[in-house]
Amino acid sequence: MLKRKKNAYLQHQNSNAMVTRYKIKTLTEFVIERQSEYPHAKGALTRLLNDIATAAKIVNREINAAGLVDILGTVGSTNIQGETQKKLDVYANDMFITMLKGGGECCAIASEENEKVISFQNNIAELGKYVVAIDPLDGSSNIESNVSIGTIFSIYRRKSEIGLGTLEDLLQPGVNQVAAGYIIYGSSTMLVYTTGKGVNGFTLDPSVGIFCLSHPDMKFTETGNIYSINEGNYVYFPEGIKKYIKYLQEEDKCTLRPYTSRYIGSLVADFHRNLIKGGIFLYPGTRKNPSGKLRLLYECNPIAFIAEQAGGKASDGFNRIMEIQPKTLHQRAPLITGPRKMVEKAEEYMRNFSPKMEHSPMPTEEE
Ligand code: AHM
Ligand code: MG
Repeated sequence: MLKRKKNAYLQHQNSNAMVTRYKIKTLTEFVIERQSEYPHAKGALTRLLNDIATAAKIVNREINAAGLVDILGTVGSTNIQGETQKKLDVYANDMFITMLKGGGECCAIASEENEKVISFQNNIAELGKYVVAIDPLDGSSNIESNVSIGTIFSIYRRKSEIGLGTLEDLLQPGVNQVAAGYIIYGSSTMLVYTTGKGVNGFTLDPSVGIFCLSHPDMKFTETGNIYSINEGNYVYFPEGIKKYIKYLQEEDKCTLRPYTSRYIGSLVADFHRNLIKGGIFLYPGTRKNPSGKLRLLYECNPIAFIAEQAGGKASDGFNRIMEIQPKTLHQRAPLITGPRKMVEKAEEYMRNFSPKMEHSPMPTEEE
């Protein structure tokens, strides 16, 4: 009898040994653990990141329901760039503002959807140490076609001491970013962020509403074989970009060219794919829009911070994106980002074929 019991026990032990146990790490656990790497941290940034993650989950819920409820379509108002706002843009903007205002760690934000800085007027928020630049729903023209869209955010320590956050608090170069990240609302929803110590990605488990670490220490490959650019603008591109595109399309066994072209037209989705698979994203200045289309504060800088932390590069064709001193909230900048070697090659073409663009942008169409 005793022997039978002993055998059963050993059998049980053996079967247990064969089961590999995985510990799921949640975003909250991860951020708290990482806080200890900053000796003077008191948890404010941790709380701020959690507020952003919570807002993202709520926005994600609405996006998923977009086809079901009457939430698609335009609200009728236009944002300061003169673009028609979608209902979900407005919803996402309101949600992030509400969470950041209520959280008390952020004293002001700059949003793509608001012309001016929004300074939070309440006793707690005015003591907040941080400011946030955010594009609440980037690529929203893709909503109707069920294509991935995203949220992009950038966090800075405020310059002013206390009181209402100011424009100067937000007009900081990207090198001052304390943290940056994006949320991609795709076939699954992911939050990818950096605080300057690598890049980590978390996938939302929709059944329990928790972001779980799924892509630890994300890195760009040294070089890649994908390029992403809106080639419909080809005729307006500077010579350097035109020649670089032709280089990418040439046949060359050593560098495995020609490369593959992939363009969704949704920055977060294009960048995310390239980060995972190895590719360069370009939105250069054009004859129509000499500074390109993307906004420095809440599109280029956060993406640049992530790119650099993942071992890649982000450039305006000549200069490091994160060193550009912003002059206005919604200013645009050309963006070339991806694996270091690919970006350097594009820069080489810009220097060789469009050197004047470094200091004087291309003449616009009207000139
Ligand atoms: P948006 O902020 O109005 O959504 O525009 C930004 C988007 C980016 O996500 C994307 O990279 C780019 O616009 C695509 O522009 P285009 O359609 O000119 O290629
Ligand atoms: Mg945008």
